[in-house]
Amino acid sequence: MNLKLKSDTNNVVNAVKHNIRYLNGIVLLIVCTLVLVNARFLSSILNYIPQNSIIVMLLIVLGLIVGNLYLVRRISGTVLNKLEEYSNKIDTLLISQEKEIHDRKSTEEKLNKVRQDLEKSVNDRTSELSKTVKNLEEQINKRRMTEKELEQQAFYDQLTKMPNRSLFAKILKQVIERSNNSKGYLFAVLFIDLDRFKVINDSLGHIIGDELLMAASERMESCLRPDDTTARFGGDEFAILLDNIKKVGEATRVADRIQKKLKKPFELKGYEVFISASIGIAYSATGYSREEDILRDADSAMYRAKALGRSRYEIFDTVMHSNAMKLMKLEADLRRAVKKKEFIVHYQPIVSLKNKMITGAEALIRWEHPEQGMVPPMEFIPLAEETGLITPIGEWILRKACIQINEWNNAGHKLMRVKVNFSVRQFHNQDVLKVIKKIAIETGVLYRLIDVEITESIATDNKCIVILHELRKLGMQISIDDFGTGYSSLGSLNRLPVNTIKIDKSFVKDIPNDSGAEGIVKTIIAMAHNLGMKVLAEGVETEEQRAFLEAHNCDEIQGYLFSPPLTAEDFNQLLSAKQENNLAGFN
Ligand SMILES: Nc1nc2c(ncn2[C@@H]2O[C@H](COP(=O)(O)OP(=O)(O)OP(=O)(O)O)[C@@H](O)[C@H]2O)c(=O)[nH]1
Ligand SMILES: [Mg+2]
Repeated sequence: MNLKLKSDTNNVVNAVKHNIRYLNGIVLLIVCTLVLVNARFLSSILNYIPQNSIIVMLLIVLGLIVGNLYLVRRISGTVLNKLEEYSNKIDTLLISQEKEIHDRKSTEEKLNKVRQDLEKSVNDRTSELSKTVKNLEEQINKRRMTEKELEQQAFYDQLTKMPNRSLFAKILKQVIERSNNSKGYLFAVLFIDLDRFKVINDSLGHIIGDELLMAASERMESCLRPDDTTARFGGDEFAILLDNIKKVGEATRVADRIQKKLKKPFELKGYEVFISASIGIAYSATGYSREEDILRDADSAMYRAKALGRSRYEIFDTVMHSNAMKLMKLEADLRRAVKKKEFIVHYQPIVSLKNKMITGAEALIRWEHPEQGMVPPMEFIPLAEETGLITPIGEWILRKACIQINEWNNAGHKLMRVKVNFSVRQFHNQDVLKVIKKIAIETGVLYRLIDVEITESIATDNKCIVILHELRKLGMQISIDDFGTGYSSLGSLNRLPVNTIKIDKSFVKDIPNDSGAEGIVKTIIAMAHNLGMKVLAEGVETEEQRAFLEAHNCDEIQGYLFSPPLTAEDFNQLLSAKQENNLAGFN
């Protein structure tokens, strides 16, 4: 473009130069022509003009021609100069334009490069960003899954995938709020515990136990409407929320259906397994404002169903509530009693039927309640076992009994054995062997004067059996209490290192009127003697009973016929009075 402009400019200059030369020629030609044209005219007038004047005129014409040529030259020179000047200017302009264009081009190239670099880095960044975004998405997904898992763990039971206690309580709370806001809104909570589930675990193992729990939960759910909530609270405990029911009877119908469904045999890994459930029902009609209250009441009702023989349902009522309150107070009182040692030990004499001598005593605990007076053991020992308080209580009695044995022996009443009751709980709750040894060492009692009394249920408990053998090795006596009321087999009895069997008073009480009871007593005596054990009959209240037992070689008796349980002081007096005569006071 610039080159074209430059060549165009040169062309114009050349054309102008060329045209000026033509113009010079033309002007000259015109002047000559004018001279020639006018020559005749001149010659005509020359005749009238003197010769000298012609020469002057010729000179004037020549001068005009030269002047004209000179003028033309001057003008064309000036024009040409101007033109060249302009051409040079244009050249300079063109050069600067070319430079500018060149600069612009290189700037453009640079810009292009920068743009390309920028594009590349943008692309790189974009791909990096998309990678980061992908990573972030993966992390978010992972976190969501973890959150879901955590929620699953926090609110659902891992085995049955049902809601757990926390989620159930949340739902229950909402339902309580709803029912409080709308009149006539009814709901019910069913608290379900499978009966004797431990036997399934113990006999078929935990894996089948787990399968049974899953299968049982499915059967329960199949008895419900889609809106009802079932939860597993743990172990073999379940809860059902029947929301917005029309009538109170709906809950009992559901409980009935569940019990029927559960009673049908389960086929698990080739075993036919039978199960039943105890159900407690609590209705919103009682008026609850807290979820834990209705759950507590449904639980109480379930316990009542268990106590009344299992495989049934019970509806919570106010009597149950007041019983529960009493139990709660009793537990608080019992804890205080343990702290303040509000107990005393009574001793009931044991008499030999062979020589009529008092051979020992059974230590029996009494609770001196500050408001209620003396509380018999039947009223608090089961609670003490349930709450674990039996452990400190049992330890306390043993220590008391050991101190008492020493006192009697030091007073000259030689070899007084004292029976101290131990529960299975005690054997499991603490290192009972260590505790007994410690107390024996601290009190200095002879091991053979301690008679550890246990119930038949221990016969099936391997841990207890091992401990009993250790106690026997130390020289202690072992007695089985309430014999005949439990369900231990003779085989398991043979595994126990037992010295004495105590015949339960329920058999003794029916002597002599019940031949069945007499037969059982005679059999127990014969069996025990065959196994090398002594027999003690408790609850002996009449002379006939004593005579019967003596006639059938029973070794010892204990009961009101001879003496009720006595305080240590009264026992001392009895010992002094009776032992002086060397007789227990009967024939
Ligand atoms: N298989 C299995 N057993 C469990 C699980 N959790 C708790 N258990 C057992 O379930 C049993 C529940 O016992 P309980 O309900 O107290 O007693 P039970 O033998 O059913 O007797 P009752 O309820 O008094 O009729 C215990 O033996 C626990 O060891 C579990 O996840 N799987
Ligand atoms: Mg159970």
